[in-house]
Amino acid sequence: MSVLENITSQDAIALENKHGAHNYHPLPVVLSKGDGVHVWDVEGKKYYDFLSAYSAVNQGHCHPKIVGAMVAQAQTLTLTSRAFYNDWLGRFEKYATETFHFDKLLPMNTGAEAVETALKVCRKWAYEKKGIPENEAQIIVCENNFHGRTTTIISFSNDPVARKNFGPFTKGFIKIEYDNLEALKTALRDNANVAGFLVEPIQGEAGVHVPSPGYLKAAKQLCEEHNVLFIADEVQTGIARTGRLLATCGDCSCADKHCSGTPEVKPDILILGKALSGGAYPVSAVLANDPIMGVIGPGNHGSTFGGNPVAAAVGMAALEVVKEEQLAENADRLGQLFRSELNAFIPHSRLVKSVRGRGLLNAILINDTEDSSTAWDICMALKENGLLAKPTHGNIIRFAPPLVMTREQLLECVAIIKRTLQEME
Ligand code: IF1
Repeated sequence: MSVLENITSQDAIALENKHGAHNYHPLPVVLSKGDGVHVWDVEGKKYYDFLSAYSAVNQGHCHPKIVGAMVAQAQTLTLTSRAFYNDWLGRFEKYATETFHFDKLLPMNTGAEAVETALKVCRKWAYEKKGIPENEAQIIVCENNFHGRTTTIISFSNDPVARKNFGPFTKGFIKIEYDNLEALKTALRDNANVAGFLVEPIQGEAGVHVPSPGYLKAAKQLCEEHNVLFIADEVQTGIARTGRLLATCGDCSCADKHCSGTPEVKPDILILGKALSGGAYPVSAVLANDPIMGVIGPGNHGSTFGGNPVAAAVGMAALEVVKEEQLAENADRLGQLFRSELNAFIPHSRLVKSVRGRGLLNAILINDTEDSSTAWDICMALKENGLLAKPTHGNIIRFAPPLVMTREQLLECVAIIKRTLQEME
C-alpha cells in the first residue's frame, strides 16, 4: 500500500501499530480534518471534539487567523535560531508580557521544556539571589502532578507507569499532598533550602481536581513568607480554558475575566504551552519579572526552535483570538451551563457519580472502579454518537471542548452525552 493513497481508519491504525512505538493507547478513531469545534475521521464522519488535544485547541481547530499567521510566516522565514534576531520574537514577547503582566518571557516549544526551564530559572535564582548553598535547592511539588515526560519531570511524578525503569532520577524535589496547606506549611518549615513551589492550579491528569477555594492564594502567601517562588504550571489550565485568562485568577476576588495581574495569586514564574499556539504549532513560554528572569544570561539556556518567527507569529495571533473572541467569558458561561445541565441529570443516572471542573475543563466521575472498562466503553459509545472524549484514571472522563463553542452546540453535546449514558444504563 502506498502511503500517498487515501487511507481507511483500519489501515491507518494498522500502520501506526506496526511502525510506531506503542507509547499511547488512542481511541480507535483516525482524524483527517478539523474546523472549529468539529473534527472528521477519514471515512467522513463528523464529531464534536471534547478533548481539544488536551486543551491545546482552545481557539478551535484550524482557526483562520492563527493558520493565516502561520502560513504567511512559513512562506517568509521559518527559522533563524537565536544566533540572530528575527523580526517577530520581540513583538510576541511584548504582547505576551503585557497580556500576562510580567517583565520578561523565555520562549520554548513544548510544555515539558517550559517546565524544565522554570525549574532551572528557579534553582539559579535560589543560588544567586536567595543564597541557598550550591546543589542544595529543593523544589516542592504535589502528589499526582502532571508536568510532562522528561527525565527530571518524571523524577517527581508518582505515576508508576510514567517512572518505572526510567531511573536514576533527579534529586531536589519534595512531594506534598495537593490542596493541603498544612502539608505546604510543614514542608516550608522543615526544609531550609526550598527554592520554589511548583503547582497546577487545577490538576488535569489527576482527573480535573479543583483545589479548595482560597488554596492557591494561601499557598502563594506562604511562599512569599518563606521567600520561595510560586511556580504555576498553566500549560493546561491557562489561556481561557477555565473561564479566566489564567486559572490562578480564578482564586481571587477580582471580577475582571481578562485580568491576569492578580496580585493575590500572581505567580512568580508562569508556565504556558498548548493553547499559546491554539494547537497550530508547538509554542511554550516561561514568564517572570526581572529580579527572577535576570539570572539567565547568554549560554545558560536555549533551544534551536524556541522563539522562531513562525512560533512567535502564531503565538501572537493565538492570544489575539482569545481576547477578540472573548473566549474566557464564553468558557465561563458555557462551563456553568454544562455543569448545571449534568448536575440536573446525575440524580437520574446510575452510571455517573458527579461532575466537577471550572470553565470548560470538566470531568465526570463514573460509578465504577478504576480498573473497570466502563469509562472507556462510554467514550466508545460517545464516539458512535459523534462526540470524542477520553477517559483518565480509568473511571473519569474529561470534557474539554474548544472554547469557540456556541450555546446551541453545547446543549446539543449535552444531549448526546445524556442520550449515550441513558442507552448504557
Ligand atoms: C500527553 C495529562 C493533560 C500538562 C501540564 C505540562 C505538560 C502537560 C499541566 C507537558 C501536558 C498532557 C500531555 C498529554 C496528556 C496531557 C494531559 F492527561 F497527561 F495530564 F493535558 F491533561 N504541564 N499534558 O498537562 O506538556 O510537553 O506535552 O507539551 O499526550 O502526554 P507537553
